[in-house]
Amino acid sequence: MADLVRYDVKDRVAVVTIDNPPVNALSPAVWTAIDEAVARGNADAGADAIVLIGAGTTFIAGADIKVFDTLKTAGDSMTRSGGTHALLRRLEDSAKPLVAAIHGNALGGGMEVAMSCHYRVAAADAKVGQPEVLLGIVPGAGGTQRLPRLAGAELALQMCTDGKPVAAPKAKAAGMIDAVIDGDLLIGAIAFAKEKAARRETRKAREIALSAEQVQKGLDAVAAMRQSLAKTARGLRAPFAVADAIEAGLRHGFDAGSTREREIFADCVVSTESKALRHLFFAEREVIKIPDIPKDTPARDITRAAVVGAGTMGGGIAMNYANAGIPVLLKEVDRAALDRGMATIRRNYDVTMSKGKLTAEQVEKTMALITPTLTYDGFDQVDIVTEAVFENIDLKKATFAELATVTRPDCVLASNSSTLDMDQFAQASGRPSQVLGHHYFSPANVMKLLEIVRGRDTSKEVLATSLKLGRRLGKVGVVVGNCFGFVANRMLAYYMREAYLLLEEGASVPQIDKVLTDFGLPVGPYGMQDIAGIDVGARIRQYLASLGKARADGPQSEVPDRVFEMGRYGQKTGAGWYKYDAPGSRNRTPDPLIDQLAAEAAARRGITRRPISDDEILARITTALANEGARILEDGFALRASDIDIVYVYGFGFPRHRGGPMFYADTIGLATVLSRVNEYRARFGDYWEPAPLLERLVAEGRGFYGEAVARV
Ligand code: T1G
Repeated sequence: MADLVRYDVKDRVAVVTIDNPPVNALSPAVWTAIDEAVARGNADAGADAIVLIGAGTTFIAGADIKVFDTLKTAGDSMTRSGGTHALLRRLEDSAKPLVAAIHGNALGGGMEVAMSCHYRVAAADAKVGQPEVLLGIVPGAGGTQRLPRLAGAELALQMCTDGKPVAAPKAKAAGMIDAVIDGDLLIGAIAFAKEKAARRETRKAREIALSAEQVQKGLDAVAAMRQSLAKTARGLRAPFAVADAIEAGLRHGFDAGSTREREIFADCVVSTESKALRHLFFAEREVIKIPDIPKDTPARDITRAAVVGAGTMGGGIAMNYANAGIPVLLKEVDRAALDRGMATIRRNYDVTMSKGKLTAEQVEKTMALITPTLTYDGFDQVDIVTEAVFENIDLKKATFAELATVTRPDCVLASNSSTLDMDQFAQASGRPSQVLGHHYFSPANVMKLLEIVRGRDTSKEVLATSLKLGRRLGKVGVVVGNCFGFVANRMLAYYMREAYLLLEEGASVPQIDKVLTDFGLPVGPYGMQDIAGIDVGARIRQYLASLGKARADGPQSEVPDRVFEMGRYGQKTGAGWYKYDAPGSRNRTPDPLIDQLAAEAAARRGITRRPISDDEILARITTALANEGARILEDGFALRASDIDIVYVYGFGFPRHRGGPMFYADTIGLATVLSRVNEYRARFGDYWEPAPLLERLVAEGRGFYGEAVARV
């Protein structure tokens, strides 16, 4: 009964307090301590009932996710879950009324513990949920069996397949919670428990009988859920596994259903999908930890902002500020450009409103926070300016020099450049400590990634302020180094190089895109370019060419520039790598002209075109990403491999169930990745040079994350 769980008696009610900060996760020791404390309460003559409550800010946020890495085989998991299920039965068989008092979150195993209590009371702002599917698993402690009995199979299916928490009032209405407590939760819970004790009332969720009609309704819901998952959960296992477990309970009853749940959980927890999603769970929490920026580094609150440039990106950035309730000035050089920018913003909000996500009143309130302007008036009042002008180094340097004259000395000056050297902007501003990159991803008001580019002299306060601002804007901020293209676009250049060369060598645009969408990306390289605009990439190539550089080592395909020179910029011009019904339309068809351009380019490079397999396409593209990622790590432009995974998952929609390009490389095995690099070097040229870090890790039998997966 270590101090993970405390036992007290208040007014003849035993109070069992779980105290395992920060989120009272159920480590093996906590499970045991709860079991012992409830047994003690039942044996305690001085107690008529028992209340379970969490210390700190929350009830129990679930099983300790770290423990899952110790489960090497499905067998290990079956052994462990057998104990857990028996433990929860013991709670449920408590002779005295057992009440869970929920504040903060009761998630996963936390909700399963609560459902094994006889009654649940909650604070009004508490939430309950089964988010296990977000970790590639199913509820493994009876959740797929008790929740359908308490809340009905339909809601249980919804909660266990989307993983979203439900607020206490709704949970009460659905039968998951017995009372919402206003005022002090513990006092309310004790009073509730005493009432049940006085009436000698207990209730076991596992004994709630389901009528034949309820079972049939549940089975219909399972069938309907499978159909919708076929569209929404392509490539995933866990959401379907949830439906299997719930179905088993509906068809065969609680006990058989529980056994089936344990088997399904055991399979899922050792799957690559779950390992990838657990990796991302912790990776998302690691990105905010910057070694030389301690947690207590002062981070300023941003109360007023400004954006320079009302183009696609500038407008989206201004929307982020307004959506967070921060008044923002949006500056342009001329009326026409400003009106165009504001019209795009209005259109975006109208689309959101038409989807019922915002009311007309909310749209007006938010739009009112965006002040269009043609001057720098008011810029001396803002805490941050984000520059989003054309991707041209001289224009941006001039803008920074100007901004330094119209803003307060402590104003943060951020650039939305996607590739250019922050230190040059810093120098142009004359106050380098205030300058850094805030690189948003298109559409900026939608994509969650914010690359925070650290300049040579960027101050710790400005970085801490940026991380805090990122969270406030609902973004995932990742601190990266100041190299060309930073992390996202530097690796993207290698991704696109292979996509272009594969096209020249014989693959087709739709084939390449399909390989990546089958892999799990929302869109392939060519579809992505047609959305973002082929001209954006072309102008960066032109700028680099003017510096005698290229975006990626190796042969530069001529095809993208030829497409650009034809004025085919993608969806916005009605043609790009695909043909579209009309400018702005998303309906696309493959265009034989592209194959002709590829054949001509191949002929000019003396290449004999050949059929290319889907496997080769995927292997070359993911290998190029991993190899360049390794270079970025050893160059110190990313703090951790997991930061790179977060950049790709949130910046480009790299499939979460693959864990990101670095984690994926580990699942393939770095020895395999290295042997591919060497094979391509031999076949295509020295530009396929293995990153020294990759060679070193393979030599040491390691992966980017711990032990190597022994594959060659
Ligand atoms: N296990 C281990 N560590 C956890 C954890 C967990 N379940 N939840 C949070 N942490 C750590 C986290 O890594 C961070 O650490 C710190 O706590 C604060 O978290 C049997 C099988 C509860 C909504 O999926 O969603 O139960 O970085 O930064 O923003 O069927 O944490 O400080 O070192 O996220 O206030 C199911 C996971 C598990 C919920 C709080 N449960 N947690 O958010 O804090 S599987 C979950 C969350 C399971 C059963 C199955 C959130 C939160 P560090 P934080 P927050």
